Amino acid sequence: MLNTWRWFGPKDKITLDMLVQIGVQGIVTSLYDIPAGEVWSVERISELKSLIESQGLKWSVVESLPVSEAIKYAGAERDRLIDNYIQSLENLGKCGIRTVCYNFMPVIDWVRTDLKRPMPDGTSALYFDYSRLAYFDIRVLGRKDAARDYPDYVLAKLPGLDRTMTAEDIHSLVDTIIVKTQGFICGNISEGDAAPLEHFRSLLSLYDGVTKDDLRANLVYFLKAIMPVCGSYGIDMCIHPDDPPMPVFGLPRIVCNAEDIRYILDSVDNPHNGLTFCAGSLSAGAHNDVEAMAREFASRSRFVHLRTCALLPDGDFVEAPHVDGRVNLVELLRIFRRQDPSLPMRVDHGRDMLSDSVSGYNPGYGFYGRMFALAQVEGMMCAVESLDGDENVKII
Ligand code: DNO
Repeated sequence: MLNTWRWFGPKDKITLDMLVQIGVQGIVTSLYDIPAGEVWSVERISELKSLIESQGLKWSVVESLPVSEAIKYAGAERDRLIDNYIQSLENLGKCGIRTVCYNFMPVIDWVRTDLKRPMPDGTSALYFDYSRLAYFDIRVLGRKDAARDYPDYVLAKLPGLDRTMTAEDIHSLVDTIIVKTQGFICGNISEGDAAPLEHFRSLLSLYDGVTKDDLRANLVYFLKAIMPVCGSYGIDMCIHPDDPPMPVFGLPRIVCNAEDIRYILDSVDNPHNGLTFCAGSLSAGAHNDVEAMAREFASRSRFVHLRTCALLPDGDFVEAPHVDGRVNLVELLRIFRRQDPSLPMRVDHGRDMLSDSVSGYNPGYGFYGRMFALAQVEGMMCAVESLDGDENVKII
């Protein structure tokens, strides 16, 4: 598989020549400074592409070309925004970029409650603590009827948190959930936003009354509108699963399980309507059999994110080392390599290790942790390549 790396553009502290040294072949990136809804011009795309190519690398995947909220909730300006999206795709197509990852998560992309949860070996990991999420939603955000969305065992932990959470803890929880995880990926709220909670509440209100069926219909509307330009330029759109794969903050989410993915791929049954197979996001849901999903959806997967979570009691999860979570990444590599040995793959959300924690990298996107994970995955890939032809060898 094509070994790629998510790079955050010329301002990334991890430079392209560092990536060349560690054997990266393809770059996954975006025009991070262009707000969602604005057109990506040929000039801006070519400029970044040339920079990447000047280091002997290739711009393999756009992650993401963000979809504006009004397209997701079907606001009055949706058709104009879809036209802009089509124009950006056309410009990408003219520049020869053919794989575009995007998501359709309303308001908030990935959700974590801890960015640096200490691990026994001295590294740190991204962590999702369900009761702290409920605390944020019910006590801090004060969303109406939020308590109805959580099971009793989570609600039972709130009085304990009421006693222990300090003002500083609350500030850091807000910052983690809606600011630090969102800004650097072109999310709705960025560092320096004066009133993030108020902003978040007003974004949530855009989805009042929007159901799962509505969101599905809005995605299908969007996909049908963009398929012609994808067909003309050979662009594969690949939707990213919801992370974690469950509704949050009363918002519908529509890429959570096999049935959701089947629905999306079948509703617009076009090879350019594909999937980003993010094993990590899918693995955060106990309901997902990730290896079975890989087998089922390999033929429509256009990009693979390799990572895996470990599920913990009471709905918590932690991002596991790449060799040690609930998903067998060796088996996934085998499935995807058989499907298409040139499929782009990137590791994701490495642990912070060595100097990662003091280097100011984006959360989940440190250097040493990802380099380590990439080396592990490359080792798996070599084993799969050399043994896969031999049907007597069972790789586990
Ligand atoms: C987080 C990422 C997501 C992903 C987008 C794709 O680390 O996996 O932000 O890039 O959802 O659109």
